[in-house]
Amino acid sequence: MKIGKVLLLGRPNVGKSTFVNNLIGQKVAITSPKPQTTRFPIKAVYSEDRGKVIFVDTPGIFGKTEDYLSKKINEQTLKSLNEQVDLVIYMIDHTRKRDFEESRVLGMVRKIDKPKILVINKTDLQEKSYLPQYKFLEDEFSDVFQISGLNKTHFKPLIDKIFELLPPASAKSSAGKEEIPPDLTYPVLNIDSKIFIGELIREKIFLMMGEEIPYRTTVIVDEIAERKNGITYVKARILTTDDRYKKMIIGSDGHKIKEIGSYARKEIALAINKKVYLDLIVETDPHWQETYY
Ligand SMILES: Nc1nc2c(ncn2[C@@H]2O[C@H](COP(=O)(O)OP(=O)(O)OP(=O)(O)O)[C@@H](O)[C@H]2O)c(=O)[nH]1
Ligand SMILES: [Mg+2]
Repeated sequence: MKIGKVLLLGRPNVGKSTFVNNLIGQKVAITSPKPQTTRFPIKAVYSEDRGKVIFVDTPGIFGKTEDYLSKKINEQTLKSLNEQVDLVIYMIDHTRKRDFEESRVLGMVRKIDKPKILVINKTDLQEKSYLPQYKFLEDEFSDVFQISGLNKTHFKPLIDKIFELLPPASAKSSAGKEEIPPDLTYPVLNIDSKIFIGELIREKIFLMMGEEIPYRTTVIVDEIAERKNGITYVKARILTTDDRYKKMIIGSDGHKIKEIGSYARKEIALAINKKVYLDLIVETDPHWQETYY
């Protein structure tokens, strides 16, 4: 048996959260085509016969951080770098050019004195590839795997290697050992149901609203209550920085918020296997970033 902790690093949008969800076989982190979807590290446990692995899915490291929220998000990932881990996965997306941001992440990875694995993701996309720009990394990383996190291809050799590199459960040094409760039922260690439901709603905003709004918005779940009729009542607020964003999220005659709410409600119901009534409102709060991040 092995138990260990694996830190997943990469710039935004390379597919870290998609990989973790598909490896664990359950959605633990929200994903979207927009960068900076993940806002705080998520610790999810992968379990099988050979043991248990805590994957720390981090927010993608941003090259430039001009606004308050980006700075906070980067800080969260930088904190993860100080965490005791047994192994690091550095994930890249070969469909995007190497640039300053990538160099910044690589610089951070280089400083970590732990076994490292390079994972080249999105190999299902072949038509536009910058793989030659990343070739030099193969000299630096002795273990390189090409996967498609989306299509779940080539996971097996990667997970075999992870188990090979992790210390045995008997080792004193294993980082993950103390953190996994013996009666683990839900695979995420650091998120409660209010945060998770808030994340599911936030994902719909990332998927359904234009460029700027997802970054000016968060979701707070105030109440989850079981009603006598068997319906789970969820009360949540979308907070956004500006009245004009609030208007856009609500949409004309409220059609947009209805759409977001309906999409989120279906997924929440599926996740908790209960009927859900979602009471969703939008509020303007120019200071939510300072309050909640
Ligand atoms: N074609 C393809 N798309 C992928 C793959 N993995 C992830 N994606 C897509 O890439 C986008 C970003 O995926 P995420 O998992 O949210 O990326 P992330 O690295 O967690 O991003 P941040 O949380 O912003 O750091 C989503 O649209 C995914 O569907 C893959 O293997 N192939
Ligand atoms: Mg993510």
